[in-house]
Amino acid sequence: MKVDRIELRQIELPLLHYFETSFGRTTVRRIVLVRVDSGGATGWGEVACGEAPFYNYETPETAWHILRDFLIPQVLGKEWKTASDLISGFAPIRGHNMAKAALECALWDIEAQTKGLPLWKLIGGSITEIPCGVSLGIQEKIDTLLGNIQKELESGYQRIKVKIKPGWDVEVIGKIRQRFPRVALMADANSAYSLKDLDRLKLLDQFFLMMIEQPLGWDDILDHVRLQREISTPVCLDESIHSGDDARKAIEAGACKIINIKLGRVGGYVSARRVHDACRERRVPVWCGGMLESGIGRAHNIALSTLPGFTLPGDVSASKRYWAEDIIDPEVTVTAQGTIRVPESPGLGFAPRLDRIEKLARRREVFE
Ligand code: OSB
Ligand code: MG
Repeated sequence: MKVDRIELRQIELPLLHYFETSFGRTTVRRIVLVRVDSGGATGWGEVACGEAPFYNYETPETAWHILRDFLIPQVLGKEWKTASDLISGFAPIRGHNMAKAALECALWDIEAQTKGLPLWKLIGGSITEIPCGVSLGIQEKIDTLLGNIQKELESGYQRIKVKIKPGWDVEVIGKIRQRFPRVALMADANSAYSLKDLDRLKLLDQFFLMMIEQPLGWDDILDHVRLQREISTPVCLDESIHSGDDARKAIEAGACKIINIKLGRVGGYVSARRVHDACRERRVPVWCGGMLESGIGRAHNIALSTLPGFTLPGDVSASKRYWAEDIIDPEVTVTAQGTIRVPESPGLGFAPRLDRIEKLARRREVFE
């Protein structure tokens, strides 16, 4: 694959409803898309970062800078045997995994098309119908959240995740459990707590959550070890895990019993597979997280979710939960059983809608 041309675009995509986590509220997504052209094939990737550096330190602006000034110059004009080869050249550039992942993902899309394979098969996937959960943001009122849960369960989703923070936690989870005693339920704190909140976090044990996601510091492992010793709810790490080595260390230290894998956070498919393999060797289940992706990132998440260690329902859900109109054709849909059937066509399996992407673009730069 000779990389002839790379194009960056930043689009603005309004969410149907605001999405609130412990670190803030999102109403419009500003998403950097990476388009790579190679010998007649076109591949796409999406930078998963938020608009502000609250989940991690990346923003659309830092991603644009790192792509333009460091990553694209390494890739453009060169002949690549496989997308797997990108990661070693990226390694000297510290961090900025979401920028790296977007470019690597686009090359994987091209490689799959070139080989006439669906991307999920190329990366070694085997699950053809992936189990789906939903992630529900913090609301003004508990009743609104209860209504949202009811609706998602009626749509067939297999697992409910709710965002929590101090003051929106024990009471909320208690009310959910009262109304939905048997639902597969979990909570995501996005680093809103510290060990000072141990007593409060212990109170969650009574609700038999599947897991609590990233309760402590966004870059912490050791305090999570302390916490996991004290609570029976399994800890799942999200923000703290960036590589296979991070996963190995966290599991061996006892910081978590489950790991959420995001392509962007770990820096692409090669790294995601390393995290997956590190977990699988240690019998730790993984699931695919989401970052409010447009259809392009969503389609990559579907491919990732087919790896055999993805045994728990993930956060990959239907396009229509987030967007009035997605930027891919077909949109991502979920069956009445709460599953996504993987596409059979070569590459990503969902075609980017060029006209719509162009209309939504607010910034654009071409590299040749
Ligand atoms: O921590 O999983 C998270 C959204 C934005 C930032 C962080 C997270 C999330 C989600 C949304 O939970 C999952 C989705 O894309 O549906
Ligand atoms: Mg999370």
